[in-house]
Amino acid sequence: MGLISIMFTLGFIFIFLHPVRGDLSYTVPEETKRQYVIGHLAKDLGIDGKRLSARKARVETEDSAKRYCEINLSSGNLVVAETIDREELCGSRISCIVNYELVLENPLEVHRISLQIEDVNDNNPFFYNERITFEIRESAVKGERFPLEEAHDLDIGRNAVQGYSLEKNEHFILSVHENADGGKSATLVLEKELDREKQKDMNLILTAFDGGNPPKSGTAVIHVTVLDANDNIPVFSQPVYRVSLAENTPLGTEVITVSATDADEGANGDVTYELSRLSEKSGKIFSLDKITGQITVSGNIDYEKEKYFEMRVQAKDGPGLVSSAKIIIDITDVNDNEPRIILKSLNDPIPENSAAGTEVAIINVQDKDSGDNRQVNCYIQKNVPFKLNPSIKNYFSLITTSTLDRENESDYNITVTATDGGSPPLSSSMTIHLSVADINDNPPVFEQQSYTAYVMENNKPGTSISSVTARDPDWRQNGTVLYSLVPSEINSLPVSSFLSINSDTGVIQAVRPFDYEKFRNFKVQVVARDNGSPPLSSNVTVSVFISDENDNSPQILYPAPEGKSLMTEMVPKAALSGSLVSKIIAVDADSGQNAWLSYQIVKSTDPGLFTIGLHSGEIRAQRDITESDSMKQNLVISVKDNGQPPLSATCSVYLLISDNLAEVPELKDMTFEESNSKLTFYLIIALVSVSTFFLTFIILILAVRFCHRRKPRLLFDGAVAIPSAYLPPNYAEVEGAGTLRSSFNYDTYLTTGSHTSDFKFITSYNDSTLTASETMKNVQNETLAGSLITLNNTGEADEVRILVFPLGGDFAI
Ligand SMILES: *[C@@H]1O[C@H](CO)[C@@H](O)[C@H](O)[C@H]1NC(C)=O
Ligand SMILES: *[C@@H]1O[C@H](CO)[C@@H](O)[C@H](O)[C@H]1NC(C)=O
Ligand SMILES: *[C@@H]1O[C@H](CO)[C@@H](O)[C@H](O)[C@H]1NC(C)=O
Ligand SMILES: *[C@@H]1O[C@H](CO)[C@@H](O)[C@H](O)[C@H]1NC(C)=O
Ligand SMILES: CC(=O)N[C@H]1CO[C@H](CO)[C@@H](O)[C@@H]1O
Repeated sequence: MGLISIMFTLGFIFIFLHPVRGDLSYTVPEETKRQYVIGHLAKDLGIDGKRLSARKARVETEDSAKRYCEINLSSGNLVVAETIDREELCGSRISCIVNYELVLENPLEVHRISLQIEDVNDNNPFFYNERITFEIRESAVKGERFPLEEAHDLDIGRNAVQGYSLEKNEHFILSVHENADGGKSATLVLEKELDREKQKDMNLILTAFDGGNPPKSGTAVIHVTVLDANDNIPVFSQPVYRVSLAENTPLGTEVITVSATDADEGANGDVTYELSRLSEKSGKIFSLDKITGQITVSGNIDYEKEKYFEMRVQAKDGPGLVSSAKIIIDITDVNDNEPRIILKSLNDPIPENSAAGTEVAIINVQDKDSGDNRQVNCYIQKNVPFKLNPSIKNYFSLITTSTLDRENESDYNITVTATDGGSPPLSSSMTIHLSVADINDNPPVFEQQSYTAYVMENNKPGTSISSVTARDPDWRQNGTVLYSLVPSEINSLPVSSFLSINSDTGVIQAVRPFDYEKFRNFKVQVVARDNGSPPLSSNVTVSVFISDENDNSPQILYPAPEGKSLMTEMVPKAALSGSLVSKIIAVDADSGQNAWLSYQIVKSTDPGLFTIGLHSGEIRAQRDITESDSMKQNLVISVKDNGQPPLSATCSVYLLISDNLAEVPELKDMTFEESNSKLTFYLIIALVSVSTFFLTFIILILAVRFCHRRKPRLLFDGAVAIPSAYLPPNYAEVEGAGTLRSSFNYDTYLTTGSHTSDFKFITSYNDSTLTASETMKNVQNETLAGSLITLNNTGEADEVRILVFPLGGDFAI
C-alpha cells in the first residue's frame, strides 16, 4: 500500500510538473470528518467562488486512486471528502503528502493541490505478544539483563512509543534505550536475586507509552518463571535423634525413622539417606533404608559388648548437597547372661584330719549384665559338711564345717549354684569334685573278738587250722593289714615252733603235729598291723584246742598184760554167786569216747563161772563155787575203747580157787605153762641181783621214814588204788574256756566205775587242793609199798617192772 502510494505520488508529480500554474499546498490532520474545510480554494485561486461551479472546478485523481478531498462549490472551500487515515495512507513515513489536480474549465486550468496530511495520535502503542514469558534460574545474578520485545505504535514522531514503564516489583527494573532506527526498547534488569522457594513465578505488567497529547499506552504481561537451582540442602527434622533400645532386639525391628526435607524441587529435592561415620560394628548391627530413612536392627545387639551407639546419618539430594544429623542409640540391659562361676583355686585332695573351717576352694562369680541383673547370689547344697563364706566382692571361699572322715565319705560333689537378681533370674551351677585324702587314723579291727581253732591231734605239719581277718578302712598302705604272732612260749617252746601265720592272709598253720595227750589247748596272740607310718595295730587271742584222736590203746594196769604176769588171784572156795573176785584196771590216754573202756571175757576155762562188768571191769562169780570146779581158772580179758576205730588190749587173769596158801606151789606150774627161755632167766637173775642192792637201799630209807605207818593191805578186797603217775598227764588241766570240756564229768575218765572209797581222791584231786596233792603222794607210796610186798611174797622178778612205773612215771620204760 505504502509502495503503491509512493509510485503513484511520483508519477503524479512527474505528469503535473510542467502544466501546473500554481501549486496549492494545504495541510490537513488525519481523521477529520467529511466537510472539514481544508482550505479556501477560491480565495487561494483568486477567483470568485461562484465562478468555480461555472468553471466546473473539480479535483482529479489519477486513475482510480482514492480522493480524500473535494470542493464545496457553494463555498469554494476544499473540504475532506473522506476521513483520512494517515497510517493507512503513509504508514510510518514521516511526511505524508497526497497530490491532486484541480481542473478548471473555461478556461482550462490545472492546478496542483498538495495535501500534507498531519499525524494525529490516534493509535495506542501495542506489543505483538501481550504475554511475554521468561524462565529465569534463581541462581541468576544481579544486573543480569533480559531484553524485552519492542512495543509498536502506528503513529509516528511524538505519537510513536516514547517510553516504557514496569509495574513496581522487588526483583526487576527496566532499562530503556533507543534503537538504531529511533525506536525505543526496554530491557529487564535483575535488581534482586530470585528465590524459587519464595516465589516460583511472577507477572509483571509492562506499559509502553507514546508522546501524544494525551498520551496513549499499551501493556503486556511479563510472566517470569523462576527456575530451581539446587540451592537448598536437605534439613533433618531433628539435629540429634536419641533412642533407647533393649539388647537382643529381634532382627528387622525398627529403631527409628529419620527424615530430612529439601526445599528444592525435583531431583534437587530428592533426599536419600546414608549412615556415615559408622564403626564397622555398628554397620553390621544397623541398616538404613536409603529412601525411607528407617533404621532397623540387622545384627545382634549385645549390651555387654556395646552400651551405646553413636552414628551420623547423612541426607543427600540429587545433585549431592548433604547434611547430617546425629543418632544416639542407648542400649538397655536385658538379663541375658547367666552368672559365671570360676573356680580360682582348689585344695584337692583335702586331708581328712583338716580342722573345721579349713579353706578348700576359692570361687569367683561374675555376671556380665548390669544393675540387678548383675547381683549374684551363690550357695551350695545342704547335705555336705561345707559352706560358702562370702569374701571380698564376688569372691567366696568354700570352707569345711566339720572334720571329715574319708572312711565314711571319701569324696564330695559340691554343687555351687549362682543365681542373679534379674527377672526372671538366671542361674548356673558348677560341681566341684573334692577328694578326701587318707590319714592313718584307723587301726585294723579283727572281725571277731577272739578266735577259736580246733585241730585234731596228729595233724600234718602245714595244716591250716584257722584264719583271722582284720579290716582297716584306711586307704592303700594305711589300710594294708599284716598279721604276725606275738612271741610267747608254750611249754617253754617258742610259739613259732607250733604255729605260723601268713602275714598277708592271716591263715594260721600248724608247724608240727600236736599231741592231745601232751597238751590240749593253748593261746596265741595275733597282731594285725597296718602299713602306715606310724603303723596302728590291734591284737586278738586265738585259742587253739587240740581234739583227741583214738591213738592210744587201752593200757591195762592190772593185771599186767597177758603173758607177762605171774599174778594169781586167790578165790575163796566158798565164794558165793556175785562175789567180787578181781578187778581189771585199765586206762586210756585218750579222752572221751576214745577213753571209754569196755571189758569182755573172750576166753575162760569155765565159761559159766565168772562174768566181768562191762564198764567196771569187776570180775564176779556168776554162781556159787563148788568142789567140782577146777582149782585153776584162766580168763582172757579184752579191754576195748570206744573210739573209731576202737583200739583194744587183752590180758589174762589167773584165778586159784583155794583157801589154802599151801596149795600155792602149783602156781609155779601154772604160771610157767609157757616157760621162758633160759636167756630170760639169766637176765632176770642179773637184774634181780642189781636191783636187790638198790631196793634194799630204798627199803632202808622207806623203813626209816615210814616205820610208824600202818601196814599196807593186800588188794584182794577189790580196793584198787591207781597210781597217780598212770593218769594221763593232763587229766587235771581243765580250761575254763572249753565249755565242752567243762561239761565232762571226770568220773567217766575213770575206767572202773567203782564206788569204792579209795577212788574218791581222784575226784577231789580235780579240785586241785593242797590236801589232794598230799593224798596223791600217799597213794603213790602205798602202791609202792604194796608192790614191794607182793614182790616179797612171790619172789618173782617180773614184778620189778611194775615197781619201776611209779618211780619213772613213764609208760615207755
Ligand atoms: C557319715 O556320713 C553321713 C552322711 O554322709 C553322716 O550322716 C554320718 O553322721 C557320718 N558318720 C560319721 C561317723 O561321720
Ligand atoms: C561325683 O560325681 C562323679 C561323676 O559324676 C560320680 O562318679 C561320683 O560317684 C560322685 N560322687 C559322689 C560322692 O556323689
Ligand atoms: C597314709 O596316712 C598318712 C598320714 O597318717 C598320709 O600322710 C599318707 O598320705 C597316707 N597314705 C595314703 C596312701 O593315703
Ligand atoms: C594287745 O592289745 C591290748 C589292748 O587291746 C594291749 O594292751 C596290748 O599291749 C596289746 N599287745 C600287743 C602285743 O600288742
Ligand atoms: C453540498 C453542500 O454541502 N453544500 C454546502 C456548501 O457550503 C454552504 C455554505 O457554507 C453550505 O450552506 C452548503 O450546504
